Amino acid sequence: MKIERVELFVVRLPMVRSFATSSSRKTQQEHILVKAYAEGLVGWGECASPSDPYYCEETSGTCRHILRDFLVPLLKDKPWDDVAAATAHWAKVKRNNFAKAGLEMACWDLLGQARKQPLHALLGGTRGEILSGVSLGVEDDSATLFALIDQYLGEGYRRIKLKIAPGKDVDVVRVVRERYPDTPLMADANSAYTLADSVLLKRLDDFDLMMIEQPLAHDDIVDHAELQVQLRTPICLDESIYALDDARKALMLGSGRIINIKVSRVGGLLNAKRLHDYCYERGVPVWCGGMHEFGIGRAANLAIASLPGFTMPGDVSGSDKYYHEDIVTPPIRAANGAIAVPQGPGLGYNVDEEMVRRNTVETIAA
Ligand code: OSB
Ligand code: MG
Repeated sequence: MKIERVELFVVRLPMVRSFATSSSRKTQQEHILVKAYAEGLVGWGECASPSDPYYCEETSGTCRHILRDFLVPLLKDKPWDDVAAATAHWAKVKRNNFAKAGLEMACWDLLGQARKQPLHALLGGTRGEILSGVSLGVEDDSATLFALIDQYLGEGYRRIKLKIAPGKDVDVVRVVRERYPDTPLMADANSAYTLADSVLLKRLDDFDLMMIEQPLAHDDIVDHAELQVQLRTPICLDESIYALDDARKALMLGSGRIINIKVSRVGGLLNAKRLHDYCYERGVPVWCGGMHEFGIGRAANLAIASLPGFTMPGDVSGSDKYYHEDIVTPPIRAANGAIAVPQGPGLGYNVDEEMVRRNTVETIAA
């Protein structure tokens, strides 16, 4: 396989509901779609980076730069037979994982089409549907939060993740737990605390949470190990895990007991699979995180989450939780807290190019 040409579409979609974390508030998402042409086929990928550097250091602006000026030139016109060989062409590019994940996804889509196989089959998926939860942003008042939880539990979602932030933590979790005594519940701090907050974080042990996600710094695994010793609740790492080696070291140190695998944060599906395999062999539970993906990135999430180690419901919800209209057909929907894994070749959805163009703010030939 050889990619001859790539087009990048900077696409903005307004969100159904604004989403706040401990570090940002979003009313729309701006993602870069990668359209790769190879040997008569067209493959699609998505860079689901935030538009600001508040979750990680990458933004849609850095993805645009790294894709256009480095990754695409390194890959274009070079031969590859599998995705490991494709990614080897850009191996010298350090980090920039969201940018890499977008181009890598297009390679998987091309490969699936060439081999007439769905992505989940190429990856070794074993589930026909994935377990689906929802991630809820920080809200101003508990009535709003309760209404959202009622809605999503009513739709059948299997677990609720609450974003917490300093001043919106123990009390928020307490009122939710009181109102929903039996609901699988977890909290995500997006690295808003330090070890100096361990007394406060220990109070979360009272609420039977499945886990606390990334309480401490985005680049830390040492303080997390110290905190995990003090907590009964398992720590799940998100921001701290960029590569398989981060997970190896974190598990060795005891920095957490669960890993959130995000395709984009780890630089693509191949690394996501490697992380999954490593954890699966060691009995470490993983679940699939999200970055408010449009349909292309969401399709990739469905494929990876079909692997056997994804035993916990993740953040991959139906696209109607995020967007009024998505860029793929048929629309991705959850039913009874599960989403069917698509069976068509490659990503398994049709990209609605009319819809893409209508929401594109910039097109770049690379
Ligand atoms: O920390 O998991 C996170 C969204 C944007 C950035 C970071 C995170 C999130 C979510 C929502 O929690 C995930 C989703 O529903 O796609
Ligand atoms: Mg998180």
